[in-house]
Amino acid sequence: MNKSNESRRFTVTAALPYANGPLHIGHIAGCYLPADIYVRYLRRTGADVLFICGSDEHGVPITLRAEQEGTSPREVVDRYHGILKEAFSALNISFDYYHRTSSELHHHTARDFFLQLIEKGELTVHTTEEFYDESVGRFLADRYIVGTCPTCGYENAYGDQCEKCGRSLSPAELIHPRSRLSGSIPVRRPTRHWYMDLGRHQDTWLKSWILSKTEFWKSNVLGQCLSWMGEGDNHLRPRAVTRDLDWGVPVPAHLEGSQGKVLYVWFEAPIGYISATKAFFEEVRLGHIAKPPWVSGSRWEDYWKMEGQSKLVHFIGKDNIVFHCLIFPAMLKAAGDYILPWQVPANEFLNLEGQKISTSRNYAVWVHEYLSEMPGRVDELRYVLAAGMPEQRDNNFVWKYDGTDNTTDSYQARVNKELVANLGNFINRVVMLTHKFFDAKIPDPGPNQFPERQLEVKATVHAIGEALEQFRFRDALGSLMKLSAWGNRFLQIHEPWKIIHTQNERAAAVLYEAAQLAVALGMLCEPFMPNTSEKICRMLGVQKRDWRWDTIAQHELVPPGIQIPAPAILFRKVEDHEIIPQIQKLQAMQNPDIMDKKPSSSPSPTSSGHHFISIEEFKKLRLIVARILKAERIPKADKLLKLTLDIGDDQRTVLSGIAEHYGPEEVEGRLVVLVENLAPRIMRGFESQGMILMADGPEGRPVFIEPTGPTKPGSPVS
Ligand code: B3M
Ligand code: ZN
Repeated sequence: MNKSNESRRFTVTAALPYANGPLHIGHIAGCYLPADIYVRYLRRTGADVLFICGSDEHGVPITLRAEQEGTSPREVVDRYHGILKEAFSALNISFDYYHRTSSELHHHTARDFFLQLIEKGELTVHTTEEFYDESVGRFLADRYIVGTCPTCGYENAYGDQCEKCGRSLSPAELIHPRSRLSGSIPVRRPTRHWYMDLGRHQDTWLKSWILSKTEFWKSNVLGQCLSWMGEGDNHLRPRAVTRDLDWGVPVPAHLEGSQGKVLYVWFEAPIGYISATKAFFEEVRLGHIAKPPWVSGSRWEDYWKMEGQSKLVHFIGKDNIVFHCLIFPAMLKAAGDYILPWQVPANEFLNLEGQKISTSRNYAVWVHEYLSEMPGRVDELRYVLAAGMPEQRDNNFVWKYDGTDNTTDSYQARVNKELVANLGNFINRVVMLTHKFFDAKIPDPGPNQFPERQLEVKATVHAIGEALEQFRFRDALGSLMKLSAWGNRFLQIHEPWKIIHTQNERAAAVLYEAAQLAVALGMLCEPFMPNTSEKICRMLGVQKRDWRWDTIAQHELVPPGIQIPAPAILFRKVEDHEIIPQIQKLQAMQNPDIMDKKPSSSPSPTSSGHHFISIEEFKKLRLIVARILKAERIPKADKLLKLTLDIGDDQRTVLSGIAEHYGPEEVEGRLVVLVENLAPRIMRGFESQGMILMADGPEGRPVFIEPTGPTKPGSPVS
């Protein structure tokens, strides 16, 4: 598993959350939980690992929140830094250090880094014209400008993105731009900023370095990186690394033109990983914290500089890929003798009940609410999120098991059918049988032997380790649950409760083996469910928690004669009444526009059954011509074809219920009419981004609506 000549020192980071709001389950599943599982496992292998994170306390997200609340950025970050820290510790995310970017240490570190890049000739100054609000005397960041979206006509689109149609924008593209600070019309004013020429890095080493990761990095990560590094318009460009803002790390005052400027938050935030490492060693030096036994280095450089030979692993969500895979590496390389990321196992997104999690609409499962509304269920959440982690593609979190195949991975089904009925059941049986037949003592195995038990454990120790080394968290957890299921079968086959009076020695041996297996499960589940691990070990009389990963495979984990405590419950079933309020809360947050697919029970508003709509309502529908580029069948979905559509300047994926009437080859190449702005829906694990119009044909066979004259994909239909 571990090639001994390879470095086993790791610098593991998890994205610094913005201190402007609480955490939701998407953050946890996407970034913090995989990071924690990985690190907990590494520590058990004896690796030298430092796990760091902290609050991202600068940038426009923070100042905007402060303005909305009528308070100061300082007040906002102090409050949320506390909330974030508390949520992480309640979920047992085991950072070795949790820092914050408003600290003095970080300000120094980021400023020095910036100066170092200037010294190396990496930064150049350019003047551009930017939007400026004369009434308040401030330059306006993109998010501080609103206006009409040129694509959909939405009047409150932001300068960086239209929240209605999702298009990314630049402020200059907005029609009738207004300042969010004063409502006044901004003017353009020249301003000077420092730029880093990423294009030069692309050409000299960055692209070939990314290509050297081809076999090793996840394809979602590589794909995104390469899409940023094409030719012409798609070539990386110089990026401004400073901003006109008054909250952030100030540009050093001795530099000409530094007045009113701070480092761009995405420039200094990743440097926060380095300052967190420095802060950790500083706190250790001062005796404020004890150095954990798995950290063998003694200086921050051991974890960041080439000579330390540490492996840098960044856990992030997919929206942070470009910053961690291209920009930060370019900064590290430019500064000189820093290590570069070894692996960036970015996850995709987690959706919630079929819709995108949305902070602005408050459509989320918030960690702090979960903790208080579902008390004592931390490991249940960790389990469900790990089992359904969005590793390769977006995944969907659903609360309730409704008896159908679609919801066997719901929170309720996973807890009840997997944790309660499989793992909990096995541990419970072992404990109960030990109490009932062996005086609550681990029995002596005597001469009978069941070598298959140890073999099974050994194989699982290896399988989980290998999966985790390769960042396949779902597979790793799957192996754990398979071992537990094996344990249940082992008891079922040998039925110690039946043979206890006739073959007492054999029954003792069966239970001895089962107890060893239970302890192994207790140890193996630690990276995923640390509370449960502790409970299981305690339930089986194991107090010491200093095992190594490979010793879990040894023959005896708990010796005969050990007294075990009174039985305790490991997992409780999730009842409907516990989760229905959760579902109702989400339904109340749902955007009514997105509810259109649910069969409506409300009576139609006119007696004839017709529902008239106004021309304005009709205009909300965007119909366009599209061409079907590719059609594919979806396994286990007889009715659906997955269509890839050319819509002119982009592509769309749409799932269409026509597979019973048309084969893929019959539809590829056709022009069709697409409802372009239908809210996306998740079906069978794919996001359907629109709907194709079909007319009823003879014998229930739908027929396509096709243009009769020349037109091309993307043309509006009106
Ligand atoms: N603060 C988190 C985000 O994009 C951002 C990550 C910084 S990591 C250096 O939600
Ligand atoms: Zn728009």
